[in-house]
Amino acid sequence: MSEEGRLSPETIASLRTELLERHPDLEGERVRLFSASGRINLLGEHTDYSDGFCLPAATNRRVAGAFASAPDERPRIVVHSRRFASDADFCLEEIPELPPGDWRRYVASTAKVLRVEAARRGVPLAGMRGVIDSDIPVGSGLSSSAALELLILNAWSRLSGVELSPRELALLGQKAEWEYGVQCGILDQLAIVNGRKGEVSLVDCRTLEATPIRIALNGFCFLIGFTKERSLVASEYNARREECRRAAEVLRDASGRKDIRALRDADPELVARYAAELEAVGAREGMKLLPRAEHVVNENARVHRAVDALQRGDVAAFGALMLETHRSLAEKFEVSSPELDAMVDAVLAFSARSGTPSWARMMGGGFGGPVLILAPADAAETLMERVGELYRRATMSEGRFWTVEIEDGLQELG
Ligand code: GAF
Repeated sequence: MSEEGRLSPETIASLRTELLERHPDLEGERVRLFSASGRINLLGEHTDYSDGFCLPAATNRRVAGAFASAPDERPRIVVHSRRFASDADFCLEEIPELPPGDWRRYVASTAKVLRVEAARRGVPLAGMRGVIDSDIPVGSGLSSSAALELLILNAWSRLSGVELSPRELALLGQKAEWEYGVQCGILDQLAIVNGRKGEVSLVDCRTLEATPIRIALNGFCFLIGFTKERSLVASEYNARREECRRAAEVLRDASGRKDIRALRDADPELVARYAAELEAVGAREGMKLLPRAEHVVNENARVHRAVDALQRGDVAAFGALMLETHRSLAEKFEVSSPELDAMVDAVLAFSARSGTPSWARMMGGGFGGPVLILAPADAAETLMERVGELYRRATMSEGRFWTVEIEDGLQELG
């Protein structure tokens, strides 16, 4: 198991020391430690922006920071990232425009949305100093960007006395991501703010309600098989979002059902009934509306079947749903990649050869990044080794693996 680069309690405590070394004028007792987790999603992929359902959890991979307010005349934010060995440093009145790909753009986007929210409430934002570190692999699809945005939002709002509910935090986190340039759904942010140790959340992305589900894994555990770094290919992601929006519109017009606001309101029968209309409009407008709609309506139904299976402790039934989801994301939604498919195939080959029940699916936005693997905890080490070999042979590249534990998504550590 790869434990390299993990945030130990000592590393987290040293953030406080470093903050005071960098800013000797700060008073030690004002320093507070916060963290925000990377997330996994058990099932319900590419459903959030169609008002659908998903099943996320927060993990023990996280971004942590030591923060203190500073009595600036003109509020200034200075956050040092150990990982990138650089500072986000700007005045609240003059938030800079930074290029995509620069981690400081996330801090700037977050500052913009919090500035608007604080002004709306008539609460002045304090200046803030921080030092952060992370063990969420960048580009891994565990949503390191959402975690960074929520860490800054949570710390800064608390230090300034802006009271935000978990739901408000999630919505501001999503706005920050939009400000950054990705029209993401709300999955990642709700996963983090609702994340509780040992629980997954059944999230309704229309009402934003999250129902905690205690899952019985009966000796199984989740692992991540990491293929290669991806950037959420913003143009492809935004195109899928548009196809889903358009598919819902076509279903509403064709069926005359005014209540269809998003694909959430459709079901497999309705999509099958209006398949010809979806195909025709799609062909005319250069989009693939039928397979996209099929994925979303089936995936929403799978989430509810997954909750049943997990509550019954039927790991094999849940594993079979993971495989269905992978096929649907690869064939109907077309967001997989040769590496993601190779990793899933390697897990299945390992399972067949060794007789170890294991399942896998791509997770997150797609086009690279992580595969979620479910396997017996006592076979995890062997799986990582053997699947690693099979993956190397298939792709001529190295996969990376780690086990994940389900933890609280937002924490104040001291
Ligand atoms: C990315 C997005 F940020 C989420 O909102 C979600 O759409 C996910 O892809 C796919 O389920 O992580």
